[in-house]
Amino acid sequence: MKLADITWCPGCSNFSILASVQNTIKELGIEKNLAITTGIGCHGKIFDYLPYSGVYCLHGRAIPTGIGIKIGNPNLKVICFTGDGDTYAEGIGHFIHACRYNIDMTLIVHNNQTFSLTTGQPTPTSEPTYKDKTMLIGSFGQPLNPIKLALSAGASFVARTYANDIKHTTEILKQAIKHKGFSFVEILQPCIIFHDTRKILSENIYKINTSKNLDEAMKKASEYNYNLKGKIPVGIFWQEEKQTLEEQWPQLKNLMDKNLMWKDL
Ligand SMILES: Cc1ncc(C[n+]2csc(CCOP(=O)(O)OP(=O)(O)O)c2C)c(N)n1
Repeated sequence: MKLADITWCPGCSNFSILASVQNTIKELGIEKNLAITTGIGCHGKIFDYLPYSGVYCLHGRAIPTGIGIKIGNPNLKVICFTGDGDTYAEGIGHFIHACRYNIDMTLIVHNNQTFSLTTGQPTPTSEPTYKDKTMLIGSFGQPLNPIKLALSAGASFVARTYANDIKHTTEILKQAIKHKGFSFVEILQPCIIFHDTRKILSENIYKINTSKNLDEAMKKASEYNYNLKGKIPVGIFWQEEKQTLEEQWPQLKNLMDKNLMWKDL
């Protein structure tokens, strides 16, 4: 299959994320049973560089579209690729409800702490000192902490990685996709044009073990508030087994038990 020419900037950390995703899908052997959705932004271009079926969605709508695909065929693996602007601004409501529903799919957020494709405006996770042409005196308010938000909204798998650590990102993505339930992986990524965080991220990330309870996970998540200061924990913050949306929905459970599609009923 002929894929589109890559138009990311030379040296963009999206290349590392693409490599991690390719490794993950190959190692898990899920190529034939996969659907993807993407948001709009630099991250969303990954849709054109992967040979899988899916939907290149409207900005902020990769999650509800992924949910629709999963309800249409619960036997598929579904992976949603989004940006921090895409999910934490425009799509924030969908993020919270996907965590609550515990639908069995994976959300990967490429978090470069800026709206890159539209030339570097601040997003909800930009640090307060972040300045651009639209925010000359710096971004307002404290950054959102999506890890804490996902934990409190009920996500059953919550992790963070660093884009340029391909080995670690691949390992975490494999575990996220294998997890039964909603898995959220935030990948911290430098944008070398508008928000070059390479030095800060690579010098300050450290790996954590999965917490034994939610309080401990929250405490770990609170260690870093996206101000680009201090140590930055990466790894799986939280993982638990609980009923998925599909298991609670009799018709979907029936399709999964019999490995059927709606049209086969
Ligand atoms: C509904 C809608 N709102 C806004 C836009 C404009 N827009 C296109 S890309 C983009 C920025 C995307 O930023 P992010 O999701 O962080 O992705 P990145 O480019 O950083 O990967 C925006 C605001 C749009 N296309 N559609």
